[in-house]
Amino acid sequence: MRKRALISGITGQDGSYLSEFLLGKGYEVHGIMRRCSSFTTHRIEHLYQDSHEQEVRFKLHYGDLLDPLSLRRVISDIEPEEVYNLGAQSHVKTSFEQPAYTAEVVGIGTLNLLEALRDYQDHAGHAVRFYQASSSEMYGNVREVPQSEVTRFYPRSPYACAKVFAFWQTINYREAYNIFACNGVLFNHESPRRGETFVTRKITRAASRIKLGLQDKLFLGNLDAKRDWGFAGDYVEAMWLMLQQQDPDDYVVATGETHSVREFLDEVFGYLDLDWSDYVEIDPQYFRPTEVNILQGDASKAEALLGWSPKVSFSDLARMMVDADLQTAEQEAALVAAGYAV
Ligand code: NAP
Ligand code: G4F
Repeated sequence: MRKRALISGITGQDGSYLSEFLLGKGYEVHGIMRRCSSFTTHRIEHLYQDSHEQEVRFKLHYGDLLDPLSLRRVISDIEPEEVYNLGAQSHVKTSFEQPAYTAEVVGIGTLNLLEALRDYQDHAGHAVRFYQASSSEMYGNVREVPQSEVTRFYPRSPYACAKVFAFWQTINYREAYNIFACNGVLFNHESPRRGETFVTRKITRAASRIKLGLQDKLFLGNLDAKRDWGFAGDYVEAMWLMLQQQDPDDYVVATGETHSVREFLDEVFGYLDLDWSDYVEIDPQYFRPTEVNILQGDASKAEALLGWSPKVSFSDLARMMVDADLQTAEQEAALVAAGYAV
């Protein structure tokens, strides 16, 4: 019998890589997606098209973390052995503009899912393993460098505060109801599928378009912020490994390196033989009321207990993202040459 996994946030960056990873392991993969007036499935479209056999192992269900009935229905229909909670309003800057909504989705949404799983385990007698997408943003105004599982949290945004709530709910459901629930405290991870408004993808997309003459300026905020950037494809393996252990636990997942936004600009524009200072302008609208100045993770626990380590370097990650965005920019340039507006 195939293992069944349920993923919230399946249409997002991590949902797409995790789906691929689990399908590769032979799982039946189910995803919760929100109804939207336009398509949101571009990151997982290929999973339908790969093969007929894969198609029947990959299914989407309408639902929402803010709709507990939909969560209960999907869980009882599918009877998953593993549940990965990746759904979130995940943009930190946006969380300052929509704090209550962010807290609802990230905090109460996680609680709704945990409650549904408690009933599923207690009343239907199913053992289930739960992964919570916790975040290095919880370290915020960092108490030490690097940050590990024992570093105290100091969240600096509505998003980070909501993630702290979800982190502790996950631990409480583990201790109170004996649910196999794990927190992966993941540091920033990027890819060609990263949302276009996060800083790395914003930079690789704009630099590629600048290279091909499709735009001439890039507006950014704080260039001094430092992040521990890894590759999303590497990080989904750590999520899965956490749920394969004897006992549930919490793990930091990171590269151990930190780089500033400025260094990311150097890497990307340098790869394209451009000088970013000719194109980048600072726009105050991209500054946050409170900033997280530096994140640098210590993933030695994940390395020792899960046997996990990152494979893609900072430089290779930036180049991988540029290569993908250059391809898209080339298609856009061809449309422009043919007289279409892009
Ligand atoms: P992402 O690309 O922004 O994807 C977020 C996903 O959540 C999307 O599928 C989105 O659906 C879904 N979603 C939003 N609101 C929802 C709701 N009310 N109910 C159900 N689903 C909802 O994020 P990501 O980068 O893949 O990150 C995955 C998770 O890891 C998130 O929880 C994020 O906070 C956390 N995290 C990310 C990083 C990182 O660096 N990427 C680091 C640490 C933690 P739509 O497509 O409909 O919008
Ligand atoms: O790319 P960012 O928006 O990512 P941020 O805030 O670190 O959050 C991401 O990583 C978290 C893990 O630590 C996740 F939990 C979260 O869901 C998300 O995936 O910003 C990175 C840095 C910030 O310091 C920001 O101020 O880049 C700086 N920045 C400078 N200019 C910018 C910009 N960020 C964005 N989004 N856009 C800019 O124009």
